Amino acid sequence: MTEAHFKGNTWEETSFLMTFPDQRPPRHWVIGDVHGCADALQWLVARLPPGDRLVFCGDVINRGSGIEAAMELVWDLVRRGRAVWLKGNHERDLVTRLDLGLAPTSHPDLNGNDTYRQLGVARCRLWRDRLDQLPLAYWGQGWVATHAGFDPRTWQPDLNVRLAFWQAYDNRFGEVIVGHTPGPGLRRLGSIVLLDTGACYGGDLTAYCPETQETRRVSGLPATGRHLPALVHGSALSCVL
Ligand SMILES: [Mn+2]
Repeated sequence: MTEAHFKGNTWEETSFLMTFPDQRPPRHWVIGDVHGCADALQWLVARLPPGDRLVFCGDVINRGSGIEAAMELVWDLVRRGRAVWLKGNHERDLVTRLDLGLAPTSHPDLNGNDTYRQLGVARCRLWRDRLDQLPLAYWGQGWVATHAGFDPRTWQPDLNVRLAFWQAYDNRFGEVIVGHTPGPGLRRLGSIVLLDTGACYGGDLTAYCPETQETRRVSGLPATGRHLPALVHGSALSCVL
């Protein structure tokens, strides 16, 4: 009886769970538009459980002052198997411009210009294939993350759509978590979650866990300067559970 007892899988599993009561399957944290806010991204990742998976909702590049650092940080998480980086319209447009061989000075519009300016064309080109191959959506259990939404005519991911998707979405994919449209906080439109809280405009960088509906966020901009005084003073960090 003793031998059978020790060989039983059930006993072993029960014993394991009793020894480590905190064991649970990894959860996901979908992270809104980083837009070059590398410092905020570092702080946000530090606040998330180390075993959980991260899904970046696109638009990691452009706008902020730490574009290359943000790209390196996210790519490192991708390489280590912890994160998925979804394609945003900014990543798509940068690849398009690189392929067309357009000089940054010939394109005064902001979209793509910041990354050109900070990295230079040669370093931008090193990222070309990585950015081109980024996936358009991440499918979870009962939820999906994508940059902007789905084209209501085809229900394929669309990297620029807004109102047309918000109005037409019929819950066919469950909860849809998107970035792309900045706002003062996380917003819900039916089963659509709008996650971009404008980190690069002085708002927050937000992470949302679809399994628990928990939210964590940090200020997008350091309180002073480029260094990170927030950890010392705690003033620039906020956490919403
Ligand atoms: Mn966008």
